[in-house]
Amino acid sequence: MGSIEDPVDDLAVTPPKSWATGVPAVTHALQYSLGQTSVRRTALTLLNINQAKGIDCPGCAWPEPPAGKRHLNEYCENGAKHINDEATSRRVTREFFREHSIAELDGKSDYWLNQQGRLTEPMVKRPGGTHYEPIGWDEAFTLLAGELKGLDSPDEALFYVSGRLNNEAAFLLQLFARAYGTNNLPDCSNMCHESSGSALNETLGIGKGSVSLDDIHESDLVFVVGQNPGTNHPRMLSALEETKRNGGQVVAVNTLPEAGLMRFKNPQKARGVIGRGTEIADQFLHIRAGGDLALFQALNHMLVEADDTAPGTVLDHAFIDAHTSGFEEFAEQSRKVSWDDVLAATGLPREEIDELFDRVLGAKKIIVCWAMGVTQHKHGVPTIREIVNFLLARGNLGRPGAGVCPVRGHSNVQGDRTMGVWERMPQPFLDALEREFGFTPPAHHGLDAVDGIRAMHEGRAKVFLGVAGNFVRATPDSAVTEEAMRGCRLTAHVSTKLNRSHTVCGDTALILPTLGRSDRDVQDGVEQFITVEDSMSEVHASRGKLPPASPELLSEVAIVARLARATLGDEPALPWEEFERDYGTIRDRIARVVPGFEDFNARVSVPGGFTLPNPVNAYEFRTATGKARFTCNDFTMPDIPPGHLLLQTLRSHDQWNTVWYAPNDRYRGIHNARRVVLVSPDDLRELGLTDRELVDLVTVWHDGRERRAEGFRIVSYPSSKGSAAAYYPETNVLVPLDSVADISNCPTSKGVLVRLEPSRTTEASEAENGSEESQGAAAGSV
Ligand SMILES: Nc1nc2c(c(=O)[nH]1)N[C@H]1C(S)=C(S)[C@@H](COP(=O)(O)OP(=O)(O)OC[C@H]3O[C@@H](n4cnc5c(=O)[nH]c(N)nc54)[C@H](O)[C@@H]3O)O[C@H]1N2
Ligand SMILES: Nc1nc2c(c(=O)[nH]1)N[C@H]1C(S)=C(S)[C@@H](COP(=O)(O)OP(=O)(O)OC[C@H]3O[C@@H](n4cnc5c(=O)[nH]c(N)nc54)[C@H](O)[C@@H]3O)O[C@H]1N2
Ligand code: SF4
Ligand SMILES: [Mo]
Repeated sequence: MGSIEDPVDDLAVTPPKSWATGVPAVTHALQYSLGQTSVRRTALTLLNINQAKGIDCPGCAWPEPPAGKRHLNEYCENGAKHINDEATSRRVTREFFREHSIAELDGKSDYWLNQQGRLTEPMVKRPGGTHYEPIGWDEAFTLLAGELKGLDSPDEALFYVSGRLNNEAAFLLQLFARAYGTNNLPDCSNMCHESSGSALNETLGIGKGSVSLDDIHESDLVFVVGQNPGTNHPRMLSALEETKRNGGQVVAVNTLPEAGLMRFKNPQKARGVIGRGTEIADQFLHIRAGGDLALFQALNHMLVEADDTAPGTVLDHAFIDAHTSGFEEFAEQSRKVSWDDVLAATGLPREEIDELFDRVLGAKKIIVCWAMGVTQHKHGVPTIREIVNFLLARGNLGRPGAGVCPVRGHSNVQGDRTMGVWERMPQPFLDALEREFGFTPPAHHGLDAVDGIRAMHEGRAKVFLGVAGNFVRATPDSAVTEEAMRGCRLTAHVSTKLNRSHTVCGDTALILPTLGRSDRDVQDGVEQFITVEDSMSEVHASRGKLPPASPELLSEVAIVARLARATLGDEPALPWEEFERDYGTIRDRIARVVPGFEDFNARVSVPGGFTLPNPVNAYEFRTATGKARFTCNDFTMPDIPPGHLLLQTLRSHDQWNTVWYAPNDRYRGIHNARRVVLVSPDDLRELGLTDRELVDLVTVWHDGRERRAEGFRIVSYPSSKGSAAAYYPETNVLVPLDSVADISNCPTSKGVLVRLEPSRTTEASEAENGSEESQGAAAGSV
C-alpha cells in the first residue's frame, strides 16, 4: 500500500498538457487505487461503478448513458480514485485516537488526515478533553439530542449537508430538522451552484438544467464556460466528442487553457488510446477573470443589432412572443452595450468575438454549460441571467439540442435539494410535508452556509451537525470559520473519513462514522439500496457491494432516524424505526411529498431509473410572470487596481474538493507541490516578480483583518491577464466571509483581490523547520 506520510514539497514544472485522459490516466487511477486497497476490492469497486445494478460513482454529478448503452468501464480516472479512496483498507481505530491528541491532529495536513483511512466507531471529545474517546451509539444520540433539546430556540442549531448524501437520508434529515423546528439547512450547494439556482429560478422558474445527454450529443453549438471538465467531469468529454462526431461545435471560455478543452483521448475507444485524440474546442476564448457577463452582453448586443438591421431574421420572435416577458427592456439595454467596456472586461480581441458570433448565427441549437468559473464571482447571478437572455433570444430553450446546463459537482447535490435540503424551500413543499406528516414546518427561512458561520461566530448558533462533507475546509475565511466552530457548544459530523472538521471542535465534539456509497447496507436482514439524482435530473439506484469498513458503522439513514427519535420522541409521532428498517418506506413518503416522484419505488427499480420532468421542456415557466423572463443586467467587471491580481481558488487534478490525494496537477504540469500560484508572464513582468519566487498571498479587503496565505511558489503560466490561480482549500483563508455573490450569497472563491508579497517564510526558515512543520502550515490552520 502507498505511503501515508506527507509527500515532500518539491515543485517540478512541466509544460501544460494539451490533451486529457487516455492510457496514462487509467494507469494513474490504478496506481492510486492499489495504493489504498487490495486488487480484489479494487476490482470489485471498478466492475460495479456506474453499472445499472451497481454503485453510483461517488464523484461528480455527470450522468451515465442509458442503461443499455453503458460500457463495462463506465467511469473515468478520477471516479476510480474517488471510489477507491473510500474503499481503502486502512482504518482509524480507538487506539489511533488514544495515540494522537486533537491538537496534534490539527497540526496535520488534509492529505495526512484523509490517508489514515475509514473511521470505525463513534468517538467523543468531552468539554476540556484533549483526545477523542469511544462512545456507544446510544449515548452519542442521547448526548446530541440533549444538546438540541437544551437550546433556547431550534434556530440555534445548524444541519449542514454535503452533496454525497443520498436522497433517502437527505429527505429524513430535512424532515427531522423541520419537525424539530428549524429551516437551518445549509449545504455545499450554497458555496457551489447557488448562483445558478438563483438566476434560473427567477428567469425560468426552476433551478435545474434543462438538457439531457442526448441534447448535448445533437447540439449544433455547446459552450463550456468557466469549467474544467478534463479534471472535474471527465466523462463530459466523451459527450462532447459525440457532439463533434455529429457535426456540432464546441466553444470553451476560460481564464486558463485547460487540457481537456483542447484535445481528448477517449480510453474506451482504441482510437482514443493510439490516435491524437479529438480536438474538443473549435474555438477557445481566453477570457479575463469575471469577463463572462460582458461576453454574453456583447453577443446579445450583436443579436439585437443584427435583428434590428434585418428584422425577424435573427431572433426567434415567435418564441419570444409566446413564451417570454421583458424582451423590449432587454433589447433596449442590449443596444446600449459599449464595445470599450466589453473589450476591457473580456480582454478578447474584437475579431474573436466576431468569429464566435458567426458560430452562433450558424447554430440552430445551442447549449450553454457552466460551472464554478461563473457561479463563484460577485456578479455570478447576473452573468447566468445574461446567459439565459442569450438562449431565449433565439428560442434555445424547450427544444432538443438546446438549453441551460449548469454542470453540478457532487454526485447527489441536486438530489439533496430536490429532497428539501435548502434553507429556503418554497411554501408548497412545506405544505406537502405538513399534509403527509401532520406537523407544521417553520415558515421563516433558515441560515445558509455563510450566514450560519456568522451566526456561530456571534453566538447565535450553538450546535452544528454536519452530514457528509468537510464544513471547516469547504467554507471561506478559514480563520473566522474555525473561531465560529470552536465557539459552539457541540459540533458533530457524520463522516466516512477523518478531516479537518473533526479537529476544529466545539466544547463537545462527536464523530459519527457511517457507511460509504460502496459499502453493502443491510437492515433487518434485507439488503437496501439508496437513490441519487444526477446533473440531468436522472434518478437511479445505487447498491453498495463491499463488506462495511467496520461492523460498528451505521448507515446515514439509521443515524438520522435514531437521532430524530432520541430528540423528538413522539412529538410529532413519525415512524423513524420503520424508515430505518426499510428504505422503501421512505421512498413511499417522498413519492407523496415531492412532485415528479410518483410511484418512486417501482420506477427506480427499472435499470437506469427515470428522469424527472423539467417543465421548461414543455414550455412551462413557473416564474412570477408565468413566462420565461428576459432580465436587464448592468455591466460590471472586477476592479483590479495596478499591483494587484484577481485570485481564483480551484481544484487540482488529484483532489476531491477539500481532500487531496497527491500533490500533483498533471494536466497543468505541476508536480510534487500544492502551494503554487499560477501567474501570467506579462503580469510577472509588470509586478517585478519572477518564476519560482516564494511569495505570500495577501487579501485586499476593507475590514482591516489580515488574511495571508504564506509560502507560495510562483509558476509562470498562461493564465489570462490580471488573474492568478491557486488551489483550494489552502487558499480559503484568503476569501473574506463577507465577499459573496450578489443575491445568491455564494462565496466569491473565483474573485479574491490579492497582492503578492515577498514571503515571510524564507528559504532559510523553511529548511530549519523541516518538511513536517511547513506541511502543517499548509494544512491551513493559519
Ligand atoms: N476530480 C474532481 N472532480 C470534481 C471535484 C473535485 O474536487 N475533483 N469537485 C466537484 C465539485 S463539488 C464541483 S462544484 C465541480 C467543479 O468543477 P469546476 O467548476 O470545473 O471546478 P474548478 O476547479 O473550481 O474550476 C473552475 C474553472 O473555471 C475557470 N475560471 C475561473 N474563473 C473564471 C472566469 O472568470 N471566467 C471563465 N470563463 N472561467 C473561469 C478556471 O480556470 C477553471 O477551469 O467539480 C466536481 N468534480
Ligand atoms: N476556496 C474555495 N472553496 C470552495 C470551493 C472552491 O472552488 N474554492 N468550492 C466549493 C464547492 S463547489 C463545494 S461543493 C464545497 C465542498 O464542500 P464539502 O462537500 O463539504 O467537502 P468535501 O471535500 O466534498 O467533503 C469531504 C468529506 O466528506 C466525507 N464523506 C465522503 N463520502 C461520504 C459519505 O458517503 N457519507 C458521509 N457522511 N460522509 C462522506 C468525508 O469524511 C470527507 O472527508 O467546497 C466549496 N469551497
Ligand atoms: S465523470 Fe464523474 S461520475 Fe462519471 S466516473 Fe468520472 S467522476 Fe464519476
Ligand atoms: Mo461543488
